[in-house]
Amino acid sequence: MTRLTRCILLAVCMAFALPLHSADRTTQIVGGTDVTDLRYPWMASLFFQGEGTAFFPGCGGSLISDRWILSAAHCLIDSQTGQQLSPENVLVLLGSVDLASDSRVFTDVSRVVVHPNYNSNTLQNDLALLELAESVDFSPITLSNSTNPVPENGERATVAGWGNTAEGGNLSILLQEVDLPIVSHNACLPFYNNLSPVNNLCAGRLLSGGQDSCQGDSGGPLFVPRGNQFVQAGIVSGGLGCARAGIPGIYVRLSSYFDWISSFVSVPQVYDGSNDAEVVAIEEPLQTLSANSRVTASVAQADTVIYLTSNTDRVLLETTRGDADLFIFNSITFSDQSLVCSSLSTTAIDECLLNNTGPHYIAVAGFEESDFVLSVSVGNGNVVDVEIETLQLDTPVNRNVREGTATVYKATSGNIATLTSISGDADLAVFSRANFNSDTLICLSEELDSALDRCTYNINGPEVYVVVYGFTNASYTLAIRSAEPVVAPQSDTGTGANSDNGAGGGGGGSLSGIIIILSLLLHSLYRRNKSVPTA
Ligand code: 4AZ
Repeated sequence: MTRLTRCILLAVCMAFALPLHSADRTTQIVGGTDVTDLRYPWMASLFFQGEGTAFFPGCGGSLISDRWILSAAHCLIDSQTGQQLSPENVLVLLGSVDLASDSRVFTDVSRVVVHPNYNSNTLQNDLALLELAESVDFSPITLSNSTNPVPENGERATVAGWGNTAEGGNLSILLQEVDLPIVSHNACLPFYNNLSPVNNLCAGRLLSGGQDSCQGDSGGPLFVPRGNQFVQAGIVSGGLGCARAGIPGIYVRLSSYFDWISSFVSVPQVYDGSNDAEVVAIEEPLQTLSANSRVTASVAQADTVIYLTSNTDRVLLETTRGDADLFIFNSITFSDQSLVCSSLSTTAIDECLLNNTGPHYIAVAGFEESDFVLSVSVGNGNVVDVEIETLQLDTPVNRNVREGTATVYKATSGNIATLTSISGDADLAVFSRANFNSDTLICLSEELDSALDRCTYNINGPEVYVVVYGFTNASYTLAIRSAEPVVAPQSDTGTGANSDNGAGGGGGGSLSGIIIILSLLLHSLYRRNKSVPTA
């Protein structure tokens, strides 16, 4: 497969790996949106008989064959008597998103099967099957078994229901849906004693809260897209309140119950594992990159790492091994609509310029297994921290600089800057102002063959800015002189390659202060086709 094909595929995969239905929503489950059409034809509402003859909506369910509904056990147990409800006390509404619609058609239930190991104290095995009195025409949802289980931790799943739209609030007349991250067992365990990693799964917004299933959604499906179908991953079971920040909801992990379900139902649609590779799994909390910061990480081939950043002007991805590509979305529902920039360069540098508005989701996609340095900046490469060391005439400094980073110095005298790379390869640039662009660039030196970079300049203003850029991790000596000196490469200055004297160098440790992102310089370097030196 050509690189281009792969990249396009990757982009398309990313675009369609998550729910495909972000259009036509009115914002209002908790924090969900209206479902106004029959896109979820298997979605069922269970109505229960009240005191008299009237029936009231109370739980959700899903159609899994032409004759069977899957729901939660606790929906089918009378909370006062602890007895299982009889089929006559339950009606199933299918084919309507509007509980109050005049055209509602209810189907009778002929049999209720509650999981024999349902435990109302621990909420374990909280599932039940309802056999319909007659077969129905709606398409059933696909189920997964333990061979091809869904979901993956961190992937977005959708939950739909007519439950309360706030904790302690009211049911919704119109079907609601919300996308929630699947939360790992360990992240969920602190909230729930009896959680089983095999039989439960958790979903919710760990950081923000605000979106969740709630009372009345129980029994309804949590589902994930696989190719052009949805696969049911869970059943709404319970949780501590609704949409509280940091507290996920609990679901029955359906793939563990396929055999039990199959002992009653001949399940017509079983997920075969296809399109699994398209899943974009995003563990929450997402790693957030603050302005003018960078992260060094790795990504596997065909895998994607996601970061969140806000109010960023520029995102720079430098691939130090392999080949990674950059995609930026303005919403976590990745789609063509939310893609604001992609950079699929085959060189080490991918870059996106943004407009400094709102949150952006940065996806680093591994075309090959790759190591990368991802930097986000505001201010288009301006100095962001003015604590800049001033170089004294004829007083060399010995420092380290990390690959892909830059260190800025100020010089108020002299007219020649010399940079000697003792180990690795550092490059030198001089700017007239602390605003790094082609107008302010006075000199750029990027010697490959010799360890010596030299810039001669005239100080026009009160100072110049001398920038040392780490083409690789490097140790260097930087000196400012005022006349043409004879400088031999200084291979033995006493500053070992690993010495990190901490005085402002970028030697693998703190980058505080004077490290900035000089993408302009980077670009210049790479435009000149400098080959990557081997270590
Ligand atoms: C309930 O009582 C319930 N926030 C359902 C879901 C959740 C909490 C409670 C999850 O049916």
